[in-house]
Formats: sequence, structure tokens, C-alpha cells
Amino acid sequence: MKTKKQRLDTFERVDIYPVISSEFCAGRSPTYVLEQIAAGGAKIVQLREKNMNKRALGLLACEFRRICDEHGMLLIINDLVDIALESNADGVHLGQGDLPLEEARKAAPDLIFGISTHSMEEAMEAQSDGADYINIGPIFNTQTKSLTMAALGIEIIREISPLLHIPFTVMGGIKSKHIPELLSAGARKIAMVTEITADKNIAVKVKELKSMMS
Ligand code: 3NM
Repeated sequence: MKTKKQRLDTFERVDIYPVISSEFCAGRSPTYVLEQIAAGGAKIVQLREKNMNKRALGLLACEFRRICDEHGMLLIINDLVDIALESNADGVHLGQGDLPLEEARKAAPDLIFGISTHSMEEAMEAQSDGADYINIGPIFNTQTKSLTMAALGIEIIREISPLLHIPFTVMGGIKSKHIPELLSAGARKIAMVTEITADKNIAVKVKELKSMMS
């Protein structure tokens, strides 16, 4: 099993952060999509399933673990610490309404914990609560998640990033055309769902995105 330090070292090198939900895989299986993402050279994946029963999700997470191990990729599970432990994942991504970080950490001290944040206040709170990384979003409008708040816009990255001493990802409506402006605002880790998982040729897409970031 990897140590938390090894996991964080790999996380530091992440550029593209693909998030897979089976409902956004354009009719293909999530494991096929993960194989393609791995072939494109991604170093991390998040499994985000909101409507799957626990047994099916546990099995899928174990399949993801096997594929991630073959490619030296980190596996992050959305929301569920028990599924992350059962599948030997590297971390958990928590939303604002999920299990409090302190409690989650007690259950899984060696895992990386990321937290979704949607404002300066939430970002500062997650950092002081001890998150290993945060996500800032939604940067642009997205149909992928029903969010009550308006898109934050790129400027928020310039405002929040100087105050962070932990890594951060950005997310929400991000397409390849946005990469240059996100980079110039200070983003270095870019999380995407549909731009990657709904693409016809996922491996080529991931390679393109990575080359835009290097
Ligand atoms: N969380 P796409 S935005 C799952 O801002 C999720 O916290 C967000 O999907 C947040 O890349 C989002 O297809 C969906 O727009 C992002």
C-alpha cells in the first residue's frame, strides 16, 4: 500500500484530472473510458457515481483500482470513504454536504482528501480544516451537475490561488479552448468530466489536453 506522502507526491505532478461518471460516458462502459484515459497518459482519475448501488460501485471501484495500478495512476473516489477503503483507492473527494473532513480522516488516515469549494470562504475553510487539495468551481456554466450558484469565472482563480498553500484543481464547463486562459490565471490542475469522457477518441483528447499544459 502506498503512503500518504507517496500519494501526495504523485498528486503534485497531476495536470489533467479526469472525472468519470457512467452517465456521461456516451454509452460506453466506465472501465473502457478509464482504459482510454490511461492510454492518453493521465495520472489520476476520480470515480463519481451518484446513482449506483453500493455493491455495484464497490466492484467498479476495484476494477478501476486494477486498471489504475497497471498505469501508475491515482484513484480518487467521490464522497464514499467506505468504498475508497474497500477498493484500496488513494483518496476521497468530498462535497460541502458530505462527511466532515475530521471524521473522514479518522476512518482513513492514509488517504488524500479533496474538498469541493465554490467561493473564497469555502476555499479558506477547507484549507484550514486540513484538506490535502481543494477544487474551485464551477469556473464556467456546466450541464453536468445541477448547481445552484452562477459560474465563478476565471478571476476567482487569481483571487484564491495566492492564498493557498495546498494544491488545487479547477472544474466546471472546462473545454480545451479554455486551457490557455486557465493557465495564465494560475491553474495547474484541470478537472473535467464531459470534455474527456464524452469525446469520441478519449486517448487522443487526453494527450492533446496534456500537451497544451506542458
Ligand atoms: N463539480 P464538466 S462542476 C462534478 O464546481 C462537478 O464543484 C463541480 O463537469 C463544482 O467538466 C462539476 O462536464 C461538473 O462541466 C463538471
